[in-house]
Amino acid sequence: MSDVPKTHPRYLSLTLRDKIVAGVEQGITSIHGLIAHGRGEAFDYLIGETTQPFAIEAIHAAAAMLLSAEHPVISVNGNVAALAPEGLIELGRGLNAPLEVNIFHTETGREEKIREHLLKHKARLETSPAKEGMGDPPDVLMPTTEAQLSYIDSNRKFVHPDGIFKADVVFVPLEDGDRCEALRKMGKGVVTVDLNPMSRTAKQASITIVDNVVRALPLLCDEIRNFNDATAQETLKKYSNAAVLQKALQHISRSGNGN
Ligand code: PTJ
Repeated sequence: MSDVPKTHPRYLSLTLRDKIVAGVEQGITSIHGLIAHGRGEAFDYLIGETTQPFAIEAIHAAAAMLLSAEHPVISVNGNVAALAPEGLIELGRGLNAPLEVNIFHTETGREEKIREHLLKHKARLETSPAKEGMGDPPDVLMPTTEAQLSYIDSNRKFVHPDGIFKADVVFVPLEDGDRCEALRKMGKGVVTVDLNPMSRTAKQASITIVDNVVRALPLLCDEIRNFNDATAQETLKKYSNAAVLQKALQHISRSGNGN
């Protein structure tokens, strides 16, 4: 880690850079992940580097959708694994849902390293004994050639038969648009976290949380913990992703005027 003092005005942002750089050095994060992170930083700056009301609205709907799912799955790529492994595991515990490693940039051994990294953060091997109820550490599933997504040609199409392939709702933070579109075409609900409200993923997902994944994940876990199930269907009926994205864009367009 670099020696940025805690008093530095951009300490938090620089700490996240350190985490992404460490992810690349450990072979977890793709070198392309640095570029994706930089793009995210730029949008975070415009958003104000805090969770905004449009993100809170999406987090509430995301909790409703994930809790209503029969088989929710949490997809993990190299950026999220480096930035927020604890948050992913906490989400898996809260939903009783597996994590599944799924990466875009094919690099030998990276999927294994991501799995080991998650396991180090107390996730369990998929071969571990069956869990008893909610609250146990989630399983970590790996991509296979047995099950493949339709409508997609990249490495992301290789999935686990008991994971993303079978899922009715998939949580896919920091996604590239192709798989989001494929998952939607296959009839699955998609919850994403993406700082860019104009990205193809943001537009195609069922629910887009326009926020930094490091802020959004703990808030989503809290929301899930405290959610009143009786209101889930009503929440989902009222939710409009297009309207939430519009609010994010309006917020960004005002940010140059000192909001
Ligand atoms: O590990 P891999 O091979 O699966 O690769 C992961 C990346 C993220 C490199 C890959 O999915 C990719 O290239 O993604 P894109 O197409 O660059 O899209 C990433 C999106 O995430 C962009 O819209 C960024 O603005 C956004 N983003 C970046 N960092 C964050 C973020 N959104 C939320 N929180 C962040 N910290």
